[in-house]
Amino acid sequence: MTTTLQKDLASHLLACEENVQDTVKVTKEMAPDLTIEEAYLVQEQLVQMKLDKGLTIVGPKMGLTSKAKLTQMNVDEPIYGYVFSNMVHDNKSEVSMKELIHPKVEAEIAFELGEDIEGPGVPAADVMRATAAFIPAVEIIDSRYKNFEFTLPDVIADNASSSKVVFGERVPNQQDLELDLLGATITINDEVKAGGAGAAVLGHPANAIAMLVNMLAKKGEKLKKGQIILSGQLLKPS
Ligand code: 0L1
Ligand code: MG
Repeated sequence: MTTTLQKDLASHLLACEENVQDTVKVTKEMAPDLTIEEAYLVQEQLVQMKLDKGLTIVGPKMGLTSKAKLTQMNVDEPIYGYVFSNMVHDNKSEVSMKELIHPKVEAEIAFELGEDIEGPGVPAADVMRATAAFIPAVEIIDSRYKNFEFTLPDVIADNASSSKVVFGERVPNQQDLELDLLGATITINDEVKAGGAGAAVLGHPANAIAMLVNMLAKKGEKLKKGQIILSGQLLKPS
């Protein structure tokens, strides 16, 4: 795949995000043979374009980490993307629907790192040791693809549908915190729409962060002190 095509796909997806405009999946016509490896190269171009615009990375994020989500999307492996500074909204702030195509919300546990973590071979226990705090988070995903219809390479190229994040109150890391037993509910207009627990994220959210570190190691990247990392959805998106 040429660098020109990678950049064309990334520019197209970025324009859709900025113009709040949906598109058919890129594998439909623009890149029918896009592989997972190539899709991450497109994502890298997209990330670079955002950095060139002066945005900064809050942290990478894991997506498609729950069995429910994998089944819903009909795929079999988790993916990663990046959360940027302009995606973060204060707790209790309002987010305008005009800035979004067709948002869905996810309840997640975010990890604020107190030290760098570098793979490969990092176990979940190392992730827990390196974490300074946990932060409850609502991720608002907003695929650029019409009706959320995409293949795995499409969604990877589209930065794992990243759009907005609202962080709650930071909870300093206590080693006895049982994140797998921690519950969450999504309530929309006083109606409980979904519920779940940390165990839905690959058995324990730290497993997802460990998997992320080990995936990033393949391209020579590490997780850095101060980054805030979404570990994945606890339940089906609403
Ligand atoms: O953060 C996520 O789990 C989203 C991954 C992308 C899948 C989707 O758009 O539903
Ligand atoms: Mg998510």
